[in-house]
Parts: sequence; structure tokens; C-alpha cells
Amino acid sequence: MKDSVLVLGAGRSGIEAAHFILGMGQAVILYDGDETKDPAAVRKQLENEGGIESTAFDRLSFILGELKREALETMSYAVISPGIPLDAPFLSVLTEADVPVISEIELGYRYEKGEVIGITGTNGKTTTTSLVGAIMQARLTEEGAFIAGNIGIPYTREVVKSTEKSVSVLELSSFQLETIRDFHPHVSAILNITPDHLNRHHTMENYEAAKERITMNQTADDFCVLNYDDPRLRTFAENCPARVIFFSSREALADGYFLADGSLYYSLDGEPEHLIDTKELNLVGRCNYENVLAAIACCEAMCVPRDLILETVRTFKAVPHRIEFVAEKNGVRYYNDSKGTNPDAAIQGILAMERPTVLIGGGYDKGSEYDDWVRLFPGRVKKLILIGATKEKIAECCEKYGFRDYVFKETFKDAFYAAKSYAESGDAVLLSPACASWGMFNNYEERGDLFKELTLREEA
Ligand code: UMA
Repeated sequence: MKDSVLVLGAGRSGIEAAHFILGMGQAVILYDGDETKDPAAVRKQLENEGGIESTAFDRLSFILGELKREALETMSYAVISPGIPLDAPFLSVLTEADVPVISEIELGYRYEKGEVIGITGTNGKTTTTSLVGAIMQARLTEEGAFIAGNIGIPYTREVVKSTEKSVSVLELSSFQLETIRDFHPHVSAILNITPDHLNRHHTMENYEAAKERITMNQTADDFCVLNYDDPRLRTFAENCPARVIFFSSREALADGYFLADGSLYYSLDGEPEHLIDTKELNLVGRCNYENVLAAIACCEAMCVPRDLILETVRTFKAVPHRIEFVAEKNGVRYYNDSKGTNPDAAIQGILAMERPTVLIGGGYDKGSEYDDWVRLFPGRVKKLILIGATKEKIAECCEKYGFRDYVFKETFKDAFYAAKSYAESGDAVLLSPACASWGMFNNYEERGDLFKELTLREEA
């Protein structure tokens, strides 16, 4: 009998999916390619979460290392963690055994009772999701609004609280969208698409297609918020199954949300209405104004009254790790932009600095090109401290543009202390690596937290 579920990957997403499925009364085999994982520790983590009876753990087993065909006999389906590429060779046994593979997002959606807002894009999705979540929480104080997804909170943890009147606000990565099937948000948003994760998706077309899947089950009764300034998304709008709402930070739209003369507007049939002055916001930079425009568009599509939206927008603060001001020490301002995990995001980090900047960059190699980022260095970056697998590649790119003020460091701590020693009063130290943290850290949060800890140490 096929009555077990295979969960692939025992990280945040996989552990939560396993917890959810055990709670539903099914058996789980939790697989991880990392043979050094400690099943007892994972089991403890699951137990500590609570919410399911102890006998449920009798239905839990582990496979570490190699996944063999024999293990799949009783499998009804598999839930894949976003970090596992769909073309990973070990997955061929699943295809051979005809075991369907879904994402943790799809699993969560099957139990969703309320409405869903789904937000994707290369950059800005965490800020936009947090803001939309904050607005929906202000609106649905009784009914409930839940923030989950790539933001770090697995959907399956939150969906159990959903009701017919609640709303789930989900940050979605291209990895998660690759394996949705019936997932159907009432409001979706694609904030921008610039090159990222190309080592995983191989081509820009594949990456774009993964993001656009967010609309695949939407109909003309749904909404899709799109960035008008992105020509790819303007083209996509022509075939988008949902009703398109555009936003722009560069053009005064006749219909849509836009930035002009330091204010945000909404326009219908060429009649613009003033929404808010950007000076009233706690967020800075064009990218953030775009996030706010997209968030307002999502919430108006959900029929939230404008006054309530703007009230929340006014009080909303930047999310951690995104151009986050940490402290001023000896006249040097320290900024944590650990979420600058690709060149495009890191460009926003550099552009937001108003002082000579000592920059810490480099990390895991996702196959990105660094030209557009490096071109901004002369006149802005006084010293570049390079770390991680990409350090030589970035250094070569610097040489190409005649920028030679860089040094290599082996560890993150050495990089931090080097940055500190180069910075003088009036400068900024910015961690904005343009690369993922993998290889040195488990995630960008750990990297940003270490930067903040080192900054805040007494001697810093
Ligand atoms: N693993 C294998 N085989 C592989 C690859 C990984 O067995 O081929 C195992 C690893 O040994 C590890 C587990 O899978 O034990 C890790 O799974 P994971 O990489 O999917 O990470 P999770 O901890 O489950 O976190 C995931 C998301 N991670 C990724 O997409 C890489 C988190 O997004 C997300 O917050 C979390 O689920 C909850 O939904 C992070 C991220 O970096 C923030 N996202 C990328 C980004 O924003 O750019 C897409």
C-alpha cells in the first residue's frame, strides 16, 4: 500500500513538512543526502515543536546518503525542499518509480482554508511580503493573517491556523514555484526578474518561467501585480491569466501605482491620486519605493481600505539584513545587507550608501556576472574585502574595470576586522556580498547576525 510520504531534505522546509504530515496521521520517511545528519537531533527538533502526540514518531524513519529504489515501494508522493535541484541525479529513482514530487508550498496549499497572496521576484520580496503581511494583520485582527514561505517560516507551519476568513501572505522563491501544481493565489506579485540562481536554472528563460508559474492557476477573477519598468514583465502581462495591476518607479502610469516627484500615486484612467510622500516612509531607496507600491497594489486588490494601508505603510520599518543600519562606532556607520545575495540586490546596497564605503563581498558561486555591481565601485568603494568561492572571479572583474583596492580574506571574521581597520571616521562599512552565504554559513541570516555581533562587540 502506498501510504507513506517521502520528505526530501531535512532542513527548515523538510522538518516542518514532516511534522505536518505526521500530524495528519501519515507515515514519513525523511531523506537527506548529508550522511552526517543526526536523526536523533532531527527527531528532537520535531518533538520540541509540539502539537503532535508522541506515538506519531513511531511512523517516522530516516534515510541518509543514498536513496534506493526499494525504499520507494510504499511512497504515495514526495515533498521536495527548495534547495534540492529538480535535475539532481538521485531524483531519477523517483521518476522511475512514478512518485509525484511537490513542493512544501503545494503541500501547505492543499490544506489552505482562506485566501492566499503570493509574492515573488528576484529582489524585494521579503520587504514586500512583510509589509503586505503587516497591512493584512492590521486589517484581519480577528480573522488572522499569516506570513510564511521563503521568508524563513515554512507554510506548513502556518497553514494549520488558516480559516475561511484568514489570509496567508507568502514569499515564494523560484525553487518553491517549480513544483507547485494546484497552488492558486488570489493576488500574486512578480516584483522584478534579474539574473540570479543561474547555476540552478541554467538559463534566464527557465528562471523567468519558474517565477511566472505563480500565476499558472489564476483566472480573470484574480489579480497579478507586475513591475511595469521590467520589459520582460510587460511582455508577460499580455498573456497573464489574471487581471494585471502595474506599478512603476520610472513612469507616471495612466492606470496603476507609480512614483513621481518624491510621492507615490495611484492613477485610474489618467486621473492620478496622491497616496503618500516618500519622506513619510521609514524605508529608503527606489527599490523600497517599488516594494511599497507593489504592497499597496496587493492590499487594494484585497479590498483593504486605503487609510488603513497608508497608516501601516507609515510605521513600517526595514526588515533585518536588508540595508539594515547596525551601529555607529568611532564615526563609522555599519550596515548589514547580508540579504544582498545577488549582484542586483547588492547594487541597491551600494547605491544607498552616502559615505565612502568599505565593502565586504563574495561568497557562494551561483554563476552570476558581477560587471554592473563592480562598475559602481570607483568613487564609492574605498576598499573591497573579498571572501568565499567567488573572490577570484570578482577580483578579475574588478581588474577589468581598473579597480584594484581589494584584498582577499579567508574567514568572515578576518574580513570584518580588515574592514574595520580600513574604515575611518566618516566612512561606512557595508556587508553586501552579491553572493549567497552557502559554503561559509547555512543562510544569509547567520552571516548577517555574525556581522551584527562583531559590530556590536565592545572593542568594535
Ligand atoms: N539537501 C539534500 N540534497 C541536495 C540539497 C540539499 O539532501 O541536493 C539537504 C541538505 O543536506 C539540508 C536540506 O536539504 O539538510 C536543506 O534544504 P534547503 O536547502 O531547501 O533549506 P531549508 O532549510 O529547508 O530552507 C528552505 C529555503 N532554502 C532554500 O531555498 C535554499 C529557505 O529559503 C526558506 O526560508 C525555508 O525553506 C522555509 O521555507 C532561504 C533561501 O536562501 C532563505 N532562499 C533562496 C533565496 O532567497 O535566494 C531561494
